[in-house]
Amino acid sequence: MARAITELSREIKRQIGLLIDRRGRVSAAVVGDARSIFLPDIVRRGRNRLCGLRFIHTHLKQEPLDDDDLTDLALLRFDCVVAIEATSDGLPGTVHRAHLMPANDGDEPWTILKPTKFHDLPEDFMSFIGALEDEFSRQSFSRESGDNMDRAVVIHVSSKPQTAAQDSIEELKELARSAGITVVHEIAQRRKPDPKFVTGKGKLKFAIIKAMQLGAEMIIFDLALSPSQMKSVAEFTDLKVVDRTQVILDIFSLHAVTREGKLQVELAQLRYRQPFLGMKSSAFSRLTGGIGGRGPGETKLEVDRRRASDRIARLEREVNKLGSRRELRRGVRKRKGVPTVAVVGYTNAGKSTLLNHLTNSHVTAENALFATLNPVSRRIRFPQEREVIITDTVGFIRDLPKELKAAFRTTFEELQDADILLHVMDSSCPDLEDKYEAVQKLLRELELDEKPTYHVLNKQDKCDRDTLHGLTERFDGIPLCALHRDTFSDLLNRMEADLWSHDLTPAAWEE
Ligand SMILES: Nc1nc2c(ncn2[C@@H]2O[C@H](COP(=O)(O)OP(=O)(O)OP(=O)(O)O)[C@@H](O)[C@H]2O)c(=O)[nH]1
Ligand SMILES: [Mg+2]
Repeated sequence: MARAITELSREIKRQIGLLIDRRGRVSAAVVGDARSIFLPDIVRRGRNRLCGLRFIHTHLKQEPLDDDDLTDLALLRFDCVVAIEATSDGLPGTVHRAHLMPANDGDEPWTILKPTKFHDLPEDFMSFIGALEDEFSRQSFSRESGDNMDRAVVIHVSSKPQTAAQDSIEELKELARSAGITVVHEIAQRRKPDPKFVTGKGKLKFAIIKAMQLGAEMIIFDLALSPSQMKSVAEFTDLKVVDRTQVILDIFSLHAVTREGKLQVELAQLRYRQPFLGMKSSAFSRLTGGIGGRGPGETKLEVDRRRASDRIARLEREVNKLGSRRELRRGVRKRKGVPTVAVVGYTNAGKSTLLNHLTNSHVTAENALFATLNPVSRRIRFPQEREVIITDTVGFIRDLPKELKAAFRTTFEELQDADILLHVMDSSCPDLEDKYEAVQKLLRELELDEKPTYHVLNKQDKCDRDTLHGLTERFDGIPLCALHRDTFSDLLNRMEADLWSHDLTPAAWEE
C-alpha cells in the first residue's frame, strides 16, 4: 500500500494521506497539494485517549514531519503520524514517525522517532500502541488521585503594554483561584483581538496543545468574548472555552448566599447566556453549561429562549421588589437621623475586614475575590450616644461585566444614601493606581463621585514607609491596618468631626 501511494503521489504531484484504524483498515483517504495536506473534519477530536487511527501520508520532498503534521497529531490525538518520502522513481524512501507522549511539563507533547528506511520499519504496531495506551492510562490514574481543582490555560490578547497585560493576567489568575480553578499555563499575545478566533489561529492551536499536555480541561480568555468568537473557538476544540465574564459570574454564583444575591446572580447569568440561546452549534451545550455546572439555578438555566426572557423579566421584578424593601428600611433609618457610611473599593482591598474590626462583627472576610456580594450593615457607637450605620458591599473590579452591573443595580443604589463613602484601597498593591481609577470610573457611572469620600489606605503593615507617605499625600489618605483596631483613631476622629460638625452637602464639604 505504501508503494501504491508513493507512486500515485509522484504521478499527480500531490501528497496522499490515509487514516488507518487498529485493525489495519483504511477509514479515509485524503489528497493534498505538493507541500501540505489538509484534514477535513472527519476525525473526532479526542481529549485524553488516542483516537485509534494512524495518519500515514506521503512527502514529495526529503523532509521531516513539519509543524502541521505535529499539530494534527496533537489536536486529533492520532495513534501516530507517519510521513513516507516518495523517491524520484516513486518508491517509498525514508519514513518519519512521531507519536504523543503522556502529559509531562516539558515543551512538546510528542516524541519524534529516528528516521528509518521503509524496509527497516518494525512490524508489530499493535504491541507499540498497547504499551503507549498503558502509559496514558497510568498517567490519567495518577492525575485523578491528585487534586481535583479544574485546570486551565489562560490566554491574554490585547494591545496593552506588557506590565498592564501582566497585571491583568495576575488578576485573572486570582479570579480563577477564587472560582476553584488552577491556572497551569499562561499565554500572552500583543495584538488587537481577532474577530473570529481572538488570537491568531497558530497561537490558539498552541494553547490547545499546551492544555492537553498539562491535563487542563479549559481555556480561559482574559477578556469578554463576543458570542460569535465564543462559538468559533468552541467549535475548534473540545476543551471548555471560558471568558473573563464567565469566571466572574461563576465566583458570584459560588458566593451568593442571600436570596437577593442568588436572584441577582441568576439574572446576570441568564442575561449573559441569552445571546447563545439562538445559536445552533454542537458546542452549544458546553457554552451554556457554566464553568463547572455549579452554582444556583444551573438546571433552571437550561431553558429555551422565550422562557429565558420570561424568567429574566420575573427575576428583575423580584430583585426590584427586594431593593425597594431595603429602600424603605433605609428611609426609616434616615428619619431617625442616623448617619450612614458606605464602604466601597476594589475587591479584596479589605472592606469586610475593616467593617468587622470597626464594629466587632463577623461578616465573611477572606483572601478571595468577591467574598462579599450583598450589603451588610452594622453600627458603630461613638461617645455621647452617637452612632453610625456602616455598610459593606460588593467589591469593584475593572471592566465589571455589564450583566452584573445591571443585576446589582439595586445593591449599588444603596450607596446613594450614604453620607460618607470610605474608599478602601490596598496600599500594598503594585497596581493601586489602576485599581483606584477602575473604582473611580464605576463611581462616576453611579453618579457617586461627588459624595464626600475618605481614601482609606489599608494594609499599611504590608507597605513600606516611603510609599505609604507618598500615597497619603497623593490621596489625602488615611493609612491604617484593618486587622488592628488601634490604627483606627485617625479614621474615627475624622468621621466624628465631619458627621457631627459639618453640613455634609458637597458644597459645604469643599470648604
Ligand atoms: N496584611 C493585611 N491583610 C489584610 C488587611 N486587611 C485585610 N486583609 C486581608 O485581605 C484579604 C481580603 O479581605 P476582605 O476584608 O475579605 O476584603 P474585601 O474588600 O471585603 O473583599 P471582597 O468582599 O472579596 O471584595 C483577607 O485575607 C484579609 O485578611 C490588612 O490591613 N493587612
Ligand atoms: Mg468583602
